[in-house]
Amino acid sequence: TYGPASTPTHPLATAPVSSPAHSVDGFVREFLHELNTNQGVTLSLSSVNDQYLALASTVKNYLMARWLETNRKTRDAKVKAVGYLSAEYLLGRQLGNALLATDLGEIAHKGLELCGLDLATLRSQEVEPGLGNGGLGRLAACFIDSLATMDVPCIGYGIRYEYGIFRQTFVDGRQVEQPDTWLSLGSPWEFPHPEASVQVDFGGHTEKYTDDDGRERTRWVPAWNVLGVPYNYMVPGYLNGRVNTLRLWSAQATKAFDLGIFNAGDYAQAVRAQTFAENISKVLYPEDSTPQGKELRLQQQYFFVACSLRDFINNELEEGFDLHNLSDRIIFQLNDTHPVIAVPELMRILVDEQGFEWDEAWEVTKSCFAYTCHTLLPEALEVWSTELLGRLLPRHLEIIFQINDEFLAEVRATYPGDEIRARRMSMIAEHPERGVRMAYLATVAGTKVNGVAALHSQLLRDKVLPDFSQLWPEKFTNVTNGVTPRRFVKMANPHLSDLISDTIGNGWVTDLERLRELEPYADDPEFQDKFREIKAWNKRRLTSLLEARDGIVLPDGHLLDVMVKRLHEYKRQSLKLLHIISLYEQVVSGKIAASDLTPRTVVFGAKAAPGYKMAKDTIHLINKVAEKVNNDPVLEGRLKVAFPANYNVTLAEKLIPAADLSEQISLAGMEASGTGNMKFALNGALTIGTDDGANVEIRELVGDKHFFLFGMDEPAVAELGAKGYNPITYYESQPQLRAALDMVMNGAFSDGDQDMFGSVVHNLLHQDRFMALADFESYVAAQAKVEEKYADQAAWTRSSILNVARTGFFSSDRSMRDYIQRIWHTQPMI
Ligand code: GFP
Repeated sequence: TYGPASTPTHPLATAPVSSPAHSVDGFVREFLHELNTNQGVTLSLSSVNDQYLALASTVKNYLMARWLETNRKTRDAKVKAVGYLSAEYLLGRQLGNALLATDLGEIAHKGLELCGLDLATLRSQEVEPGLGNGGLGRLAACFIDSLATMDVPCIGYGIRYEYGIFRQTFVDGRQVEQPDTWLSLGSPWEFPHPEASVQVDFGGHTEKYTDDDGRERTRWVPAWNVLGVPYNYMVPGYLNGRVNTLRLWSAQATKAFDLGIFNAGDYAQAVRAQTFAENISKVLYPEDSTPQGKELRLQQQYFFVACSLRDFINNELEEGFDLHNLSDRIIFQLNDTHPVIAVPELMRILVDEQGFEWDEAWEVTKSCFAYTCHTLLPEALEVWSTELLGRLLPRHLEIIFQINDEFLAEVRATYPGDEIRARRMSMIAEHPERGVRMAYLATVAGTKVNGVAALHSQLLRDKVLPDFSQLWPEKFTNVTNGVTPRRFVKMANPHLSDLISDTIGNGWVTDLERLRELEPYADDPEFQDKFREIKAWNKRRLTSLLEARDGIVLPDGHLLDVMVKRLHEYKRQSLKLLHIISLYEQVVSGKIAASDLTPRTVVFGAKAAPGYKMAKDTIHLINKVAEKVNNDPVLEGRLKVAFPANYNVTLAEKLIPAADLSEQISLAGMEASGTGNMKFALNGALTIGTDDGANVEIRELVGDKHFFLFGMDEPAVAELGAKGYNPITYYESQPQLRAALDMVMNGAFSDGDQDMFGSVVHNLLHQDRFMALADFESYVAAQAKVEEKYADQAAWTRSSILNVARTGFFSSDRSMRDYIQRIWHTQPMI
């Protein structure tokens, strides 16, 4: 419960907090004040970190009045909010975004200049919070940005990992993970509220009892608990004065340490409980190849949803709110299966704590959740062993069993005698061990289930959850992903943004479909020139960054060919690599002259999950190929491979605007959507891609002439799989492919060592689950078309402009509108 105990009478107590003047003078005054009072230094003695922190405080102060006002307005209006439950938020740096949202960029720049400081230097001091692995976490960050910009009440709930996604380094070409110490210099963007901590229970057992009304009830008698401490972050809307909240939970021991044991001299034992508790929010996705790792991951999931539900019910709703009407005030969006344990948790709260009848509680619960699936890979759909779940959350397992029993009764009633179907649809899997299929639980509980691109949603209905879509066709819907144009165009590509605004006005920033108005300029030579100059400027900016950051020098005038995303076999970095090796092989074997190659620099950016050996071996091979190709004088000026370590949002913001060619080459039917593909197209890169995920929609919108399509489509993939795929036949029948693979096998990239990359080659030749060899020929042919088009710079630029003009659909604002209309039924507050 918040607020004063009695009604305040002083006029200032209810007035909105004032914010500093929106002027250069006001800014300088505020900045120096922050430097003195917050950092305890004068300008002349301040470090860059002091200056950065003071600048962050100045911007925060400006946002603060709006944040408080947003909270007040939202509480008073008692409207329905979105509770976005996500184990990941890949936020990127905050300062630039806050300056943009407040329109303080120019003022800060001038004000700092008057202080003898440089805004860009201060901005680069910020360490981005890497609280996500890839697309899924970045999507969550784009969505909360859009909701704030659209004035829709939303609370993002997640985990404040002390260590985010590891910092990637390369040692002899191999990935070596370093801890991500993003908090070591302090994070000015968070507001801890230890006084609002929430207790979360674990373990123990359940017992039956009879309550005062003579009803048979169950209670959970937990064995241990931890505290969840909320840290609030501002989520500012773009120039609209709304500031929503992202609330991330940090785990703390309920008892710091045992003084008795400490006094007896066993210091390690005295703090054991504390270490154990704090482990829960220590690291993003801890390695889960061990049983302890799996257990910790489930602890994380329960921890953050338990905190979030408790927080919403106890703190966001007014006292005495009737929880029968909970869905009038909240819709919890389950971002993948990670937060699905929230379903039995809400049931537990309603039935065990609030005394609801089971059926009433189930009605409420079903109306408060919706589920987004982000994958098609069966192994990515989480299944928690009942042994582990029962040990960690015994009451939740009982509740899941009961939900499942009632659900299966419904299935049996709908399909009498079809026991095989009932078993197929059970939330409880029996093999390889007894486990709870979290995607099934989410599907049964959710008001809606959505995929993240049209093709993905179709495959979700037809292949992943076919029985469910047959039972409840109306439950399934699609919302194609989107990306925020504020961060990924306006901020990342300032000159292109200016050109667009000068040409069609600046309404596009919040109404991205207006980019269509650029179409007539695609043929305008003057506009084309400006567009090309901007691309060249973006390339120069990238070059200076990579030189300073990684010692990588990018040659001038190259086609910049970029593949950045998580390293995963289905995304097929190995296919891109085979193309490079093949070009190299053809030159060194004299089949073609180096001068026949279109000068090209290929940039990779990718992290491999620490326990994923094949992905790490692929990184190693990419680095070794890069070393060989880059040091061979024959290829000088024609082909270069760059692999800057530690790809993250900050690097993406420089890389994407500079790219000419966007590599979106997953096996069709595997990439749920992709969002990098959207960012590249919006910044004028042309896509070479398969008919997969949102590529399908990008191609439809930009037109076949402005997209390089290759490879099998999803039905062809399914057909080949059914027929029996045998990769070696491609090796045997395609000399170019064979020569490339032989080159690796013969040790050309491993100083003659024929074993070093044996596992990668063996996997491609004998397994190749994602059919890279089957698509190789078609990929190479599409690359030839790329080169042909690139030779005609006017035609290339025209296509590039049309990519920008026709991809406004991929704004996350549009995704949010779709969620609101099809799933959430919330209202903007305007
Ligand atoms: C996952 C999927 C992508 C999808 C995003 C967001 O991202 O296809 O675009 O979620 O829905 F695989 P990654 O973690 O793979 O990047």
